[in-house]
Amino acid sequence: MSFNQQFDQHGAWRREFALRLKLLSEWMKGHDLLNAAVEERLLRLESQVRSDKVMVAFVAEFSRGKSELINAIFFAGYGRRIMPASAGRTTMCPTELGYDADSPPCLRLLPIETRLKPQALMEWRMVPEKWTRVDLDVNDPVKLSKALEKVAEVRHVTQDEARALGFWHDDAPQDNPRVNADGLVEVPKWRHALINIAHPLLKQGLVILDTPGLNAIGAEPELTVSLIPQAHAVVFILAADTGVTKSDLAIWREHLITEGDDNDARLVVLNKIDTLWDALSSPAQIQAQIDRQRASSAEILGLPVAQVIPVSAQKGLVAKVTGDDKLLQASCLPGLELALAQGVMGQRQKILRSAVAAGIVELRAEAGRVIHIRRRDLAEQMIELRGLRGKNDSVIKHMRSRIEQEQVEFNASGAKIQAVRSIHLKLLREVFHLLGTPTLKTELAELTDALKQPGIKLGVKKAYGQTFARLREGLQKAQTTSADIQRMLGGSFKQLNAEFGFSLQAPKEPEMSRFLVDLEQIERSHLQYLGVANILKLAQPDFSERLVRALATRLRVVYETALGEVELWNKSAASQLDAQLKERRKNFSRRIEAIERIQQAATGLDERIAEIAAHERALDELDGKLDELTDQLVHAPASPHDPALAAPAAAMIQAA
Ligand SMILES: Nc1nc2c(ncn2[C@@H]2O[C@H](COP(=O)(O)OP(=O)(O)OP(=O)(O)O)[C@@H](O)[C@H]2O)c(=O)[nH]1
Ligand SMILES: [Mg+2]
Repeated sequence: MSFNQQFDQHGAWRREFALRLKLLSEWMKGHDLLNAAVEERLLRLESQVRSDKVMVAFVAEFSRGKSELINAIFFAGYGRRIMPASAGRTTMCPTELGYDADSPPCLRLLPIETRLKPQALMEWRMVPEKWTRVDLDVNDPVKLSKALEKVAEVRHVTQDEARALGFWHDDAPQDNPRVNADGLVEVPKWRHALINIAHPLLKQGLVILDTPGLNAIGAEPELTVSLIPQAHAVVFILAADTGVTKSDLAIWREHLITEGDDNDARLVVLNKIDTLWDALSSPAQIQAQIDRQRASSAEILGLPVAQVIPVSAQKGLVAKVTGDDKLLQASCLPGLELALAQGVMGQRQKILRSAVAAGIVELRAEAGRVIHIRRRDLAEQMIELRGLRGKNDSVIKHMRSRIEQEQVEFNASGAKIQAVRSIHLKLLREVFHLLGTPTLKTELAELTDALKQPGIKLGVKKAYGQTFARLREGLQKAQTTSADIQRMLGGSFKQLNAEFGFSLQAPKEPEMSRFLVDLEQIERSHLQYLGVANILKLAQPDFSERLVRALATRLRVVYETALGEVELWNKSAASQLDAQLKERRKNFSRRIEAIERIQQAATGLDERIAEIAAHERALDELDGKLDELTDQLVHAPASPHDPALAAPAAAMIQAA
């Protein structure tokens, strides 16, 4: 299966999942099974599956064929070259291709001058008016590719300006751009480009990151510390004729190998194999050359040979555009697509599915509790009514007043339940504080100060180390505090259960270990970036401030996610209490009403007992149906039947 097919399949699974989830939520609503916690879970699952993005980044020295490969894999359907690809340096700014349904097809460009300001790239994304916008005509490939040429635009500036923009380093002259006759240097016109088009793959959540070659990469710290580490797959490209050059190796070291990371998400492409095709050599000789280049590249990069894939992007593109199947096979492009599909997409799908399955299990448990409460109430009523068999009027009257008495007592004990709530909330505040933005801000302000110390160069690792140690400590504290809260909640729930016959269950506290892993990865990417030459830049004014701002944008995401989990946990506990209270109140009135009817001889006792038995059976069915519907979500088929797959799922649920 090609990458495109696998991606389509993933998209179909997501659509089917979203549909089934919607139907489940309607069904639950219809059976009064929704409470705040269940609703929150449903919402999260829905947005998790809807907004799942898969980012594939293309990284390499200039002119290795990144843009050409993107054209060949993803955009051959336009019948021409869409991303500019030409000899020499072409792509001048990192370019992200994705789809956002909320805005029309467009190219947005962030001027390079924004580098003079301290805001991180992620922060500029929130200020659309600072970007130059070009509307795109996606139905006209010629115009489309013309518009996209903007990502190759350059400007000429003085050395001072270049220095301020981060393209000129007095201490690393070998990497500086050439100075022209007028004493000016060429720098990119744009800092970042965002392309929004409704391409089928992009619509399904694929995000492609094309990067400029050479030190333009290094000049944008966020590319190294945020964008590339967050990509789900990185494709690194070499040229078959040159193999791994010194500068290829520098880029590989700076951006692609991270110790401790799984390097499975790295694919190395040996591009331009067509340059080895030559009429004077036999096919076997050509193949032997390719094999040699492949083996030696794998060895230098420390990868298994299978992870280095020889292709010809250009011939692959030509073959797809002209429908030349023989050439397509010769280009070996299908092999690369396969590797991308299985490695990258397969992994990503697995991760999303298991995350979603865990969410469904929780959802099932929350809804199951509601059913459980009802079942218990029915059982109580049943015992009560059976006890009335053969009893006279006065016993029945007595029973009624006993229920009323119980009801009064129960209403009076509301304060006790409130007390549990308020202690719970008070303890939670501590966790919210640990994970809150102000705490993070304070930590990062300290890091900025530390990095600004003269002579920090040698102590960078230590400064980061200290900050991250404190952040980790905070997360661990949040974990132990949560565990304390969970225990406290467990104790109070137990008491309430004993006293009122509730079936409360203190939900398990959220697991912070995942966020500790995130912290580690973030720290690693920063240290790696600073470990490679860029450390000299700390001497530049504002550099450390900018770096820490970039760090902050990433950390904020981690902390917000952690906070969200704590909130969900809180909601789950609170909504259990609410649900119990609500059902209990209803239960009192149902019991009184039943007795009333029996007193007035409006209903016979046996009849009422039979009614309750019927309710119990209906509840069993409800429980069974819930099992079935949630199971279907966990085991939703991986392969789409056809676009009308909505129909069978809908029919199944409506039949219920
Ligand atoms: N012969 C041959 N040429 C190729 C192949 N792939 C790309 N090229 C050519 O190599 C040149 C550079 O390709 P690009 O796609 O612009 O390279 P890039 O890596 O995006 O370079 P920058 O944008 O400058 O970083 C272009 O002229 C391509 O047509 C290939 O497989 N075979
Ligand atoms: Mg390019």
